[in-house]
Amino acid sequence: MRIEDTDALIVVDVQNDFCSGGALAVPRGEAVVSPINRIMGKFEHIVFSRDWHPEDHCSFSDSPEFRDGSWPRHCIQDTPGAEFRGDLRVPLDAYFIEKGTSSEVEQYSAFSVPGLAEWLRRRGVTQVFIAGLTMEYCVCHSALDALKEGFSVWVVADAVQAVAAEAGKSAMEELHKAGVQFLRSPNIS
Ligand code: VGL
Ligand code: ZN
Repeated sequence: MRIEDTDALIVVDVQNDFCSGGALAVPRGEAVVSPINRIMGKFEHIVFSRDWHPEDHCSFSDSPEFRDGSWPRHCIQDTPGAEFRGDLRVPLDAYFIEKGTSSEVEQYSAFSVPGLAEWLRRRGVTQVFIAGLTMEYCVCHSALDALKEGFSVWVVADAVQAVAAEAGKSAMEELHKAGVQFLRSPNIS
């Protein structure tokens, strides 16, 4: 698949807390970094989202069950866990989104922050490629919202990881049914 200037890459939540050693470590979370770094140079338009919570975010639990509404404390604003994974390439002219910044609301989707869809449209983007963490939460919600906003949507299947493998697979099936397409990073040129 050849990337055009009407395509954008959306890199979702590649942060320390979602990688090995992090507060909400996803199995092999850091494995998304090399494919993302490899494909990044093809894209004219790149978006990075970060989960960016206050200390008292509503999703935090003292006895976390690692599901929606019951997470360990993670990605707290201005802490090392909330920083991008160190080996991720982060071009400074990208568009950056911080989500989950208010205590009372969960925001899994990068499109839940006002401005992203408009920024993409203003640049002539019609198709988005999504990669990052985590497959069944922020990647899934971002992909569904991207469809709702009228974009063609691809998920880079070797550049995503799930909190739970089975749930990750179900999310991929749900996305496929909704009209999201899948490809692998070596097929991006
Ligand atoms: C996410 C769980 C909690 C994600 C964010 O980035 O997918 N998952 N907060
Ligand atoms: Zn979160």
